[in-house]
Amino acid sequence: MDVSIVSSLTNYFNMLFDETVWYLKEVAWQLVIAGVAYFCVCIFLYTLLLNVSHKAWQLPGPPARILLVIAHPDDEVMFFGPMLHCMIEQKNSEVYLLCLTIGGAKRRKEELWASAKTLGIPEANVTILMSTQLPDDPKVQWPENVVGETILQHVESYRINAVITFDKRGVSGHKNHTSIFYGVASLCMENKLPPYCKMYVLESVNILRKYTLMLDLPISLLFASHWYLLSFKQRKIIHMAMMAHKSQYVWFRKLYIRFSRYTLLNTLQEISTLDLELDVEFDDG
Ligand SMILES: *[C@@H]1O[C@H](CO)[C@@H](O)[C@H](O)[C@H]1NC(C)=O
Ligand SMILES: CC(=O)N[C@H]1CO[C@H](CO)[C@@H](O)[C@@H]1O
Repeated sequence: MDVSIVSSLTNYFNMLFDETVWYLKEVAWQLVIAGVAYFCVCIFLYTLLLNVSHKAWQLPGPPARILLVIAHPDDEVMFFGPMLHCMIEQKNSEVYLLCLTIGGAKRRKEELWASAKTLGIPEANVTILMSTQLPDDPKVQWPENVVGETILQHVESYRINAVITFDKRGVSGHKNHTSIFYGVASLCMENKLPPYCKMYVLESVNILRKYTLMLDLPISLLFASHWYLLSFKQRKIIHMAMMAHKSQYVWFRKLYIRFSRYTLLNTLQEISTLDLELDVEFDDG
């Protein structure tokens, strides 16, 4: 082959290679800048929000009587910590906790009391059920009506204004969590909830958003109607409450507590009968 053709081909490919590298560098650089900018916006937003009162975005109407329904001892800190801490610190709501299982071992009952105490909820406001109708098993969907009736009894006897629990994705999709949602949803749909009582659910987020702490703020605030945010200092209480669950405090939960967005930010959505009916139509269709 002619030497000059080979050399001009080599030149051409060298040039192509250089151009590509240059282009990739440029793109990478722009991504880094965008990332840093996003990070700065998040930090700025976080600092700003901590320094202004965000009561307008909290659940409406304190003073209120709040019932938080959870499936296992430790759900209250792992998922609802920021909301509980804000409510209790403001001292204008009465908070009640209903836990539907003891999560396997008897000692977890005492752990839940200790954790609630750390958060500022007295033992008398905590109810732990031990019903054989509600086994602690992720494969078993609890009977909706049993869950619903149990919750309704509490709502009526404490004249609860707001029932708070998991949404239909149950944070991690755990059947024991979603069952509570369907239990309360069935109460709503059958119009059994008294008129003074509303229902709110904790928004589940995808795994990417779950572990990004305040980097999730912009997206969360865009879509959430109610939210609670903690400072890193306030977050120590959540950490301490989790430590009260001694039998559960293993390495992956330690990591979870450090990095999960649910220990810094809670976003809640009100559930109305209309939403539920649309949802059912959607699922059936
Ligand atoms: C616990 O319940 C009592 C009423 O039984 C109420 O006065 C009190 O505010 C509740 N505690 C908290 C921390 O909400
Ligand atoms: C999160 C949680 O506590 N899950 C429990 C649900 O039920 C199974 C089976 O009993 C337990 O092993 C899990 O720990």
